[in-house]
Amino acid sequence: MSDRTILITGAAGEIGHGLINALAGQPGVRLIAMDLREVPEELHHKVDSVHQGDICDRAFIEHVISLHRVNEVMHLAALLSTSAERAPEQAHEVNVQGTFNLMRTAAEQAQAYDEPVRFIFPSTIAIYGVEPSEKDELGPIREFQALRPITMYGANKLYCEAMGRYYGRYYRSITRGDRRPPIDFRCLRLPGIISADTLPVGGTSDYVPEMIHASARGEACVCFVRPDTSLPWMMMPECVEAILKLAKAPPLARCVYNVASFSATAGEFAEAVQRHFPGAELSFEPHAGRQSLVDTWPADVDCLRAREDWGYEPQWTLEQAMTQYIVPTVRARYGQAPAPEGAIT
Ligand code: AKB
Repeated sequence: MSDRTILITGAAGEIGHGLINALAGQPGVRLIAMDLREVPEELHHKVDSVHQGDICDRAFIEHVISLHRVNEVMHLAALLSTSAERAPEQAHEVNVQGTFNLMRTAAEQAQAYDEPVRFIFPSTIAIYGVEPSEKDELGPIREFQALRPITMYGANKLYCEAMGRYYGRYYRSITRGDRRPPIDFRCLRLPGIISADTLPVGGTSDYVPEMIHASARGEACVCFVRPDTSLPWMMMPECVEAILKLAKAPPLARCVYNVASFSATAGEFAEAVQRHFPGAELSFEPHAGRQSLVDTWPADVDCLRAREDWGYEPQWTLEQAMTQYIVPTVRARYGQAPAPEGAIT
């Protein structure tokens, strides 16, 4: 691919940090960071330009995209599932109208320069709505199964996937003639993501990162779901790598992909955390509302499409993720000495 001018929305968030750190300094890459919040100072020197503003403000989006002649968008800004249930109408504005503003403006830019804009969209396992009675029968869920989200967040993301498919395949299909669609839309359905560096805000899969960070700080943690709650997971470096790999893949026949490294229950995570942080104080007090959301999310996802189409490879199992990433990184983050030789790490 020739020079890339990449707009990253939600740049101050968890995945934004990871992407900026991974892309900064790559030859031929210009990074434009955008967030409603202030983008942390430590990221400023890694990007070419920083814009603080609201994706719901169309004039702001048009200004930024045309100013930099953006040819790739990594659209991370969103209200996650728990935040969205607390403010559903606002979530719709941000998650749907904000995404529409970006996609529409990117399409206009593509048409002006006759060059499609690549649009990378992290979607979510919350677009699925699996009945508890079907979970065993369905097994690892495939991209076209159980598309019955029960949350505003899941509904928003599923609609935006459809909008992306429209702009990427069918835009103005009856009047466009043989001109290419304006958007090259590529979407990953992310599982629960765990970062050893940052804590998520407003998600429902946050119970695992909360357990890990609290235990590393020597604080007690009350998990808000039942120990038998099972979800698919991946670590932040794997998530960043998958996004970058999808973004660089040659043209693809399909545009929506499941990705995840492993499935694990909250109880299995609690045991792993207790093994690595002896003395960790973990207990379970399920919150009925939040539990009811994760109960409809799949316990496992099928990633065959991503493997076949762009070579996605899950990296770590739960234990490998603990020893190779989580434990050393959180210990360093909270200023703890590495565990003595022979100890489980
Ligand atoms: C959330 O919990 O809302 C997110 C997600 C699974 O998309 N982490």
